[in-house]
Parts: sequence; C-alpha cells; structure tokens
Amino acid sequence: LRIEQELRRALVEDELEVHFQPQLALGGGRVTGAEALVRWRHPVRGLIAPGEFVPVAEETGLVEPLGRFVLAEASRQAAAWAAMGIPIRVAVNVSPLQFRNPRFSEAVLQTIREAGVDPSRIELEITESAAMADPSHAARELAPLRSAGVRIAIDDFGTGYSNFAALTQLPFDVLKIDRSFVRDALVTPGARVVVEAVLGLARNLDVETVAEGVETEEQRAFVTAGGCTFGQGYLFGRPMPAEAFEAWYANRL
Ligand code: G
Ligand code: G
Ligand code: MN
Ligand code: NA
Repeated sequence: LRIEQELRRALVEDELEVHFQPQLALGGGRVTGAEALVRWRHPVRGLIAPGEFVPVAEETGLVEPLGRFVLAEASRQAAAWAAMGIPIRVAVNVSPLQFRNPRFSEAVLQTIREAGVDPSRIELEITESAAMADPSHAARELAPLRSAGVRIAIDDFGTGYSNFAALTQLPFDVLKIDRSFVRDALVTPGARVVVEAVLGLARNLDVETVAEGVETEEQRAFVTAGGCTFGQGYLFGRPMPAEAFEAWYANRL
C-alpha cells in the first residue's frame, strides 16, 4: 500500500525518468534506435528498476498514467534528437494491461500527436504473450498505429505460445528475440535452435529482428551470421539517461 501511494506521488512529482539503451544495425554498426526504459529516482531508495514498480502500477490502475508518461517522454526525446541531428527511433514498452484497452491505439496516437514527433520515429514493443492473448484485438489495435507510421515490435519473442497462423495475420515490423535465448545460444543447443528458428521465421515473414541482451563478441557474431537485423545489449551500451546517451552517440562518430 505504501509503495502504491509513493508511486502516485512519483508520477505527480516527476520522480520517474526514462533511460535509453542503444540499438545498432548489425551490418555496419550504425546506431538506429534506442529502447526507452523507465526508472524511479526515489528520494530515499535511489534508482529503482521497473521490475519493482511496473507490477505495482499494473495492480493499482497506475499503468495508464505511467505508460502515458513514458510514451510522452520518449516521443519528446525522439523529436529533440531528430532536431539535434540524432535521427534514431525510440522503442517504448507497452504493458499487457495497457494493451488490453479497447481504445489503446487512439490513446497512443493522441500522445504521439501532442508530442509533435514524426510517428515513424516511434516503435511500440508489445510482448508476444500480450499480442497472442487476443490476436483479433491485437490486429485491430495495431493496424491504425501502423497506418499512421508507428513501428510495431513483438517483444520477448520465443517465450510465449505463439499461434503462428495468428502471428502471420498481425501487422508488425520486427521480432525481438528474448535475451535468454541470446545468452544461451552458444551454450545450449535448444537456445541456438530457437534463435535460428526465429531468424528464419522473420526472414519468411519479411520482418526485421532485434537480438536482445548481446553481451559478447561471440554472441554478436552468431546473430549477425544468422542474418539478424539489429543488436541491443551491454556489448554495445547500457541503458543511459538522455544526456549520457548523447555523449555516447557523439563518441561513436
Ligand atoms: O530496465 P530493465 O532493464 O530493468 O527492464 C526490466 C523490464 O521492465 C523489462 O522487461 C522491460 O520491458 C520493463 N520495462 C522497462 N520500462 C518499461 C516501461 O516503460 N513500461 C513497461 N510496461 N515496462 C517497462
Ligand atoms: O523485456 P525487455 O525486452 O523490455 O528487456 C529489456 C531489459 O533487458 C532491460 O531490463 C535491460 O536493462 C535488459 N538488458 C539489456 N541489455 C542487456 C544485456 O546485455 N544483458 C542483460 N543481462 N540484460 C540486458
Ligand atoms: Mn522491451
Ligand atoms: Na525482451
């Protein structure tokens, strides 16, 4: 209960902040995007990771304002970066609960419009399990977003139970291979098979791929050889505040 009240206060008093983790084209190494990851700058406890408070937000009806805050902040940042000569996309996580809203796409498009960002700079990450919980709802909500130019990524792919027939009916642009498979790909045959299968599926569906959690040169080489489009992970860069991201970006040029 206490954490719920504190989270309400955090939303009002600007204690939440958004960090950005780089995404690179595996062929060539160009920085193409960043994933927005929320953190709570708690006055006493310091920086709190989303795993500790996003579930609380989901249980207490705070996930709507939280999601709106992160999307608005990510949109504002993407527009500012484009104006500064950092022309990258920003990917935003969507809570499964938020996605269930029958007005989801409407609300998202309104926030993006208010931020004045080109919708093609925004990518929404819907988890595989949220997308597959109700494939016809997912198709209905994703279509207008995609028509407006927003990119759609399926997050944590490989961890859910995909109905492949339904998946092929979904309008999306990119599959994000869950980091557990990338981590284990060079260790366990099962994980390697999953990574190769997802890359093959994406190729056949003509969608792009992001390998998450790339930590080593060997993992980078493995997913690159398999034809993965983008990489994200500590090997390239950790999630960083916007100003640190700008310094990191400038350093690479
Ligand atoms: O940021 P971290 O590396 O600790 O992220 C942990 C988890 O929290 C990830 O699964 C990520 O998808 C989730 N997460 C991070 N930021 C957000 C957010 O803004 N909204 C939602 N719903 N989940 C987020
Ligand atoms: O579930 P989601 O895809 O949104 O996950 C993003 C999470 O993955 C964030 O918590 C981020 O900090 C974490 N992450 C990103 N890169 C790496 C990495 O290379 N290794 C590990 N262990 N975690 C990572
Ligand atoms: Mn994500
Ligand atoms: Na993921």
